[in-house]
Amino acid sequence: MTAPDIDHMRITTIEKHILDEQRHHPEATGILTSLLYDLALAGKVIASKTTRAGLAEILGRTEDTNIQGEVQQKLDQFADRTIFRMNDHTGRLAVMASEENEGLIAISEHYPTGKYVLVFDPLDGSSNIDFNIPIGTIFSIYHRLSESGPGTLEDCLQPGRNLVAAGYIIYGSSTMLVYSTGDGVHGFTLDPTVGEFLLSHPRIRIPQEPAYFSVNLGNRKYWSEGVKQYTDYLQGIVGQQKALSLRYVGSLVADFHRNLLAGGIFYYPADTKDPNKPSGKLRLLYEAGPLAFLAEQAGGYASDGKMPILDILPRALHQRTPLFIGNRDWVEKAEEFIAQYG
Ligand code: FDP
Repeated sequence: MTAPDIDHMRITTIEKHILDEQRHHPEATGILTSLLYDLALAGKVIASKTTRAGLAEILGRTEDTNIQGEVQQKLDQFADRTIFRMNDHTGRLAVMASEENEGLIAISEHYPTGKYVLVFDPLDGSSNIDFNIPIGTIFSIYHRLSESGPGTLEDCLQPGRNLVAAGYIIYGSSTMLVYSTGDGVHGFTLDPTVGEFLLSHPRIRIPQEPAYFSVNLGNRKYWSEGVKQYTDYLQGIVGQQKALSLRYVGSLVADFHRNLLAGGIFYYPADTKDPNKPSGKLRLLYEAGPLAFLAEQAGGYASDGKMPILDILPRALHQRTPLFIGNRDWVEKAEEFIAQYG
C-alpha cells in the first residue's frame, strides 16, 4: 500500500464522523445526522460568499435594521436565507428562530414539520465583515416540546440544558465547524480543494491553564465594582497570580474559538452603557446558550455572573444576558467577585 493510500484512510469527513456518532445511538433515526449535515452544507455555502465578500458588490450595508437595532449587512441576510432555505422543506424541523428575525420562522404549510427546533445566529460578529476579521454562524438544536403541527414559541424558549446539539462555523483564515451532540466537542476544517470538512480537532478540551482573557476594556467605566475587581484579578493587579494576556477580537465566535483551543476567559458583562441593554449585549438563545453547551462539553463553564447560562429559562427570543465563559475555575472566580462586590 502506498503512503497516499494510508493517509486517505485516516481522513475522517464530517459526514463519516456524524454517522459514526449516530451508530452509538441505536435508537437514532438519522434525522439529527441529516440536520447537522445540512448545516455543514449551509456553512460551506456561506464560507464561499464570505471569502469573496471584499470582491463582490454584496459587501456593504442595506437600508434595513434588524430587531436588535443594528444595521444589517447584506452578508447577514444571505447567511440567514441560506440556512432557512436549506432547512425549511426537509421535514426535520418544527420551527426556526434567527437573530435576524423578530418572530418565529414558521415552516411553510406546504412542507411537513419534524421533531427538531433550529435556533441560529446566521453571521455573528458582522460589524467586522468590512475589516476581514473572522465571523461565524452559531446554531442550536432542541427537541420540540409541542406534540405536532407548527412549532411554537415555547419550543424555542428552552434552557440550554435541553440542547440536543450546538455548534458554530467560523469563517477565518480557514473555515472550521465545531459541534457537540453531548459527547465531547469536535472540530473540522474545510479543505477548499475537495470541499469537505475534515476532522482536525477531535475531542477538544479547554487547556487547564488559561492563556488569555477577552473583554471590551473600553467599557470598563460602565461595569459594576465586581467586574472591575475581577478584571484587576485577571491582570494580576489584585491577588498573587501572573497576569493573563488580553486578546479581544470583538467577534464572539473568534474570541471563543481561540480561548477554547488555547485556554482563556471571555466575558461581556452587564453594564450601564445603554439603559436599553442592562444585561450587556449578547443574546441568550443565539449566542450564550450554544457556546455554554460547547464550553461545558469541553470541560469549561459559562455563567451570567450568578448562575450557569445553561440553567437560564429564556423568556423572550431576543433576550440578552451577561456572559462569562471559558476555564471553569476562572469563570467561578468571576461569580465570586460579583457575589462579593456586586
Ligand atoms: P457584532 O456586534 O459585530 O455582531 O453579538 C454581536 C457581537 O458582534 C459579538 O460577536 C461580539 O463579541 C460583540 O458583539 C462585540 O461587541 P463590542 O463591539 O461592544 O465589544
